[in-house]
Amino acid sequence: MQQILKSLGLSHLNEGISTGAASWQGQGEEISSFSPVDGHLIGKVNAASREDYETVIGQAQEAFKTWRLVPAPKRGEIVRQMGEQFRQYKTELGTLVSYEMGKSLQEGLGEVQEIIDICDFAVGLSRQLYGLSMHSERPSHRMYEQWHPLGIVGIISAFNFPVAVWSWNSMLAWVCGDVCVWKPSEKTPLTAIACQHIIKEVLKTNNVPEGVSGLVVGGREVGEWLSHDVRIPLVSATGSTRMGKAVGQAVGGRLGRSLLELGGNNAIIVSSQADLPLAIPAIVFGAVGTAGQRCTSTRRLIVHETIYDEVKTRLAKAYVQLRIGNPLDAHYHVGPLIDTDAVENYQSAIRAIEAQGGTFVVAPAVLSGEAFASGCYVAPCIAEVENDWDIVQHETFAPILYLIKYSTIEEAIAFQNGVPQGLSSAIFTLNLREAEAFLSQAGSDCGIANVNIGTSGAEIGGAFGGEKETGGGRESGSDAWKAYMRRQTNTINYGTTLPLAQGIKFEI
Ligand code: UN1
Repeated sequence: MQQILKSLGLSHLNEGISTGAASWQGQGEEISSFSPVDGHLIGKVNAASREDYETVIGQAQEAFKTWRLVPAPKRGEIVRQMGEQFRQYKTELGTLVSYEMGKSLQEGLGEVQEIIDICDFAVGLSRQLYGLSMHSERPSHRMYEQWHPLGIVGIISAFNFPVAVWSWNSMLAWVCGDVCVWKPSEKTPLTAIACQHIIKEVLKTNNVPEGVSGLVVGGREVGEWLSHDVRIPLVSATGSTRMGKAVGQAVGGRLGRSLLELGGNNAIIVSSQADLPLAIPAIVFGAVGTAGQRCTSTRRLIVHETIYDEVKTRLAKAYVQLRIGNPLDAHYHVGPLIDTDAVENYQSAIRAIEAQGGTFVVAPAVLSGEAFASGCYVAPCIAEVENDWDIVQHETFAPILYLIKYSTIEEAIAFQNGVPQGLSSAIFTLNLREAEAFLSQAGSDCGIANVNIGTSGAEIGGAFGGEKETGGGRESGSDAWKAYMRRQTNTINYGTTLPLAQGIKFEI
């Protein structure tokens, strides 16, 4: 790990890394990053003080003045070079993601691949960013719209995707001509600093000011500075619904824009006509992948009554085979939760399930012993519940899967929609009518609705986000870029008279 930290420029944390946007040395309180894998201290950094914050915002404002004038395809070329850097550092960064956050190495590498993919997407986008043109109702007039950069984009990201979600925002924002100020989760500051180091060389080679990519490490207070700051026209925040409501209110209060990607409570409907050999691995990956800490994790399984017992048995068999342990070792399927607070949340959810009268098909456990010395390892579990129970309505960031029985497809869809969140959803069925009912306007109310694949693991090419308490934002692919730009409608008169719209006569 020392070698990896060194190659990512992280071997001398706290030893005079120069102040500046692409490197990091804050003056605020000390934050220690412990690995949930083995409980070891990986490194310490200082959070941003208010003074550091002002410096970073000042640098971002300065950088914007020149960055917005760089032609978009040239900005795309710089993002392309960043993608090359991430290709080069994929193993190192993926390993650090796995070690600092606790997800399996495969998923850590997958996360860096998401960065590479969004870089490629953004490069193509840099030659698009299309505006429409319209026909004017007036003679010798031309009307069209164009998209301009917004300015500073504040990015607040969560521990569970410590680098990919930043890249969805920053790579798009950069080709759009914006500059970014990133507040990573205080639980995963080192992966964020590593990303800054990885792109620093590209900025330097291309004479791009470091202020294009600002970093402010810190906790809730730093997030509040960003949310209330009128110099930041867009704040993109990923995390809990509670955090998103605070950000949304603060940014809305100053009529800024927010892009919110918040909690999910994702369900898979398993129809009587499901292809079970396809469904079972998708359910298990969705529920236990990233130890149930994705916003897209499968939390509820809505199963048709005629196959309910069979699904239960198959899942119980699959769960017995799950190996829990060091996520850096490919032998294990499930790593630790992020920290002992998360373990506490898992335990309190278990108590709530029991108190409501839920029964466990696969029992929960907090694991102990030398291999689990960090105190962050828990056993994925499955509980039989009712959809309307309080605890089921709530997102618990842990590998707890709820089993719910249904009898008609309408009832299944009502269960699926019957939670406050609306991120991801899926149905397993080979019946066309059921699949289309699920996808119809009276079907799933989520931002993502899949057929015969699970709820997690979305590709970057689609717009990512969800409805209701998930916050309504869309990031990543499709036309999500529009959130990072301001639209301007232009009408040009190339005639010799001044006709007014709506035929209004005004003569002087
Ligand atoms: C998140 O959990 O915040 O769709 C993002 C997925 C990943 C992204 C998850 N591509 O599961």
